[in-house]
Amino acid sequence: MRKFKYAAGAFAVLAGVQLAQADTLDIVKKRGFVQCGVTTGFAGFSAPDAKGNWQGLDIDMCRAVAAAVFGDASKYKAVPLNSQQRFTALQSGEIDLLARNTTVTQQRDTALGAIHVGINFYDGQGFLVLKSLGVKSAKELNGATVCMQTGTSNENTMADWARANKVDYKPVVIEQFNEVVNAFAAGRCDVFTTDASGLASIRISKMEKPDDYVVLPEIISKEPLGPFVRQGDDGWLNIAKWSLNAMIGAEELGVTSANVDEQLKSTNPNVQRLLGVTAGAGKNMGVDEKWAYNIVKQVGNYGESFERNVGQGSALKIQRGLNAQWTNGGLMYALPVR
Ligand SMILES: N[C@@H](CCC(=O)N[C@@H](CS)C(=O)NCC(=O)O)C(=O)O
Repeated sequence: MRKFKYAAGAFAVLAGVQLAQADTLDIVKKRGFVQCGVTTGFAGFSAPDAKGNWQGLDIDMCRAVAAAVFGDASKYKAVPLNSQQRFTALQSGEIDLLARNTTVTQQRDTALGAIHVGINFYDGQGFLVLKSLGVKSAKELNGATVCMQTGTSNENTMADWARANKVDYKPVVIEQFNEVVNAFAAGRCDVFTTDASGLASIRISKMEKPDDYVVLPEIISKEPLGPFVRQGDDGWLNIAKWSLNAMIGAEELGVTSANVDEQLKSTNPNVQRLLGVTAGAGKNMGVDEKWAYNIVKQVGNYGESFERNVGQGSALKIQRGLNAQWTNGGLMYALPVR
C-alpha cells in the first residue's frame, strides 16, 4: 500500500514536471504571436502611442522575442497588467513573457513559478516630490504620506528603509496605476515612491507641470529590472535570454539596425555567429539562423532601444549610467554567442 502511494506520488511529480516543461516555443509558433505581459501604460517602458501602437524599452523585448521566433517583430500582443496581476498571468499561461519593469528578486525567482531572463534596466528606488515642499533629502520625510502601488517591491523596500532611517511615514497603497498617479497629482500624498525610471516617467508623462516636481537624489535600493518567463521551460527561457543578449551584444560589436546588412560581410567571427552568417546559434534554439539579424534589423541594438525609448531620443532623457556597456563603465555585459 505504501509502495503504491509512493509510486502514485512519483507519477504526479513526473506529470507535473511534464506540464511545467510544456513547449512554450511550440505553443507560440502554433498561435502565431507572443503574448507579452506589459504595464497598463508606463511611458518609456510600455505604453501605447497616439496611434495606439505600444512603445518602450520593455515592448522592445516583446518585439525582439517575436523577431527571433517569427522573423517579424510585430508578431506579439501586448497584455496590459498592473503590478498585482503580473505573476499570476505568467503562472496561468495567459502570457509567455513578462516584460514589465519588474525587479529581479530571490523570492520572485523561486517562490512564484517565474524565472528571470536577464536585466534590461538597472534601476533603484527613489522619491518624487513637489519642489514647493522644499525637501532636499528623503530623510526629511518624517510624517509624510507616501503613495505607492500594490504588489510592487517598493512597498517592502520603503518600509525597510524607513525603519532603518527612523522615518515615520503613512503609506497610501493603491492597486491601479492611474489611481495612484491621480492621488499623488491631487496632493493626497506628499511623496511618490517607485523605481527612479518610473518616477522620471511619471513626472514627464503624468504630471500637468513636470517642472513643479523633483526626483530626490537618494536611491534607497537596487532594482534590477528584467523580463521573466515561467519556470520549467528552459528552451523558452533560452530564447528570451539570448534575444536580450543579442541586443546588448550587437551594441558592443557595433552592429546597428542601420548597418546590419553591411555587417553580414564582417570578418569578425563574433559578428558572423551573431548574425547567423556562421550557422549554429539559431538551430540550437529551434529558431531561424537569422534570429539575431532580425532582432537588430527590426528592433535595433540595446543602445538604440535605450536612447529611443528612455534616453536622449525620448522625453525622459535618462542617462545611460549603470545601463552603459561594461566597456563604458556600465553593467551591460552581453554573454558571448559562440
Ligand atoms: N520594479 C518594481 C515596481 C514595478 C511597478 O509595477 N511599478 C509601477 C509604478 S508605480 C508600475 O509600473 N505600474 C504600472 C501599471 O500598473 O500599469 C517591482 O517590480 O515591483
